[in-house]
Amino acid sequence: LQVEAALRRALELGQFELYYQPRIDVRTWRLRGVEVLLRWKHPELGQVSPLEFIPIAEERGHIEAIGRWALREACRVGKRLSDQYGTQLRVSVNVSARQLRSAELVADVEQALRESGFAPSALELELTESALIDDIDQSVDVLHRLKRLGVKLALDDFGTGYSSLSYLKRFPVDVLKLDRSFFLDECPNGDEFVAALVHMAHALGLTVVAEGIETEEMMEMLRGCRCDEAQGYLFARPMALAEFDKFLQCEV
Ligand code: G
Ligand code: G
Ligand code: MN
Ligand code: NA
Repeated sequence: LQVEAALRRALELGQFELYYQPRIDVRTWRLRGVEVLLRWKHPELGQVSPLEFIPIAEERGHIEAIGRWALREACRVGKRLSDQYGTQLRVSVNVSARQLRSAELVADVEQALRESGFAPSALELELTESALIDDIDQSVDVLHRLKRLGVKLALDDFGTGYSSLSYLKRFPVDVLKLDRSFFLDECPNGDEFVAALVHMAHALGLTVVAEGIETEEMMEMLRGCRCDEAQGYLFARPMALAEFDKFLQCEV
């Protein structure tokens, strides 16, 4: 309850911040992109996890405004970084189920691109399967409208939901993000499974990103499976912008 009341004012009080987690090329270990992750810093509640406040923001109808802020901020920063470092970094932003259902999403993305001057093809939107299968026909329609803006689309958390492979054919996505549960030791025949998924995704023209990569052994496995990119604590935790700037200075 305290969280709900505080959340209503968080945006106007400037309590949100974006954190940045690098995405790395599996073969060359070079930086390919970055996922932006929302952080809420409240003076009394401390740092509140998105796992906690995003469901509330969705339920209370605050997610559209928060999501719009995140998109604008991500594009503004993306433009600054690409100008400053001369890199073609992919900037990936999470979009929630309710945002996908909102009539304003496409216009919000278009405005964020226009006002920042950030290249549309460098912006990626991450959508979860559970959000997409809520209303498949509407999702397909929105995805096509987003694609027309020139942005990239990623299917996030793949492997946590129903993960019907047939959706991959219907949704016009560019990137498949394999959930970190695939790379835990408890996952039997994990390597073969990942290799088969990567093979199929490549046949469909998708780029595959592995999430939650924490060890060199996992990286070796991904190389064997021909996975394209990886993200995880092995390379870097999500970090504040000042820290990501330092990371970029070393990297490029
Ligand atoms: O960064 P962290 O592991 O705490 O993120 C937890 C969850 O919150 C992840 O599932 C992530 O997708 C989600 N999340 C992080 N930032 C955003 C955001 O800007 N918008 C939405 N909708 N979800 C986000
Ligand atoms: O659901 P989504 O994939 O958007 O969420 C990404 C979440 O995964 C973020 O909260 C981020 O902090 C977390 N994360 C990123 N890398 C790792 C990792 O290597 N290990 C673990 N356990 N979590 C990670
Ligand atoms: Mn994500
Ligand atoms: Na994910």
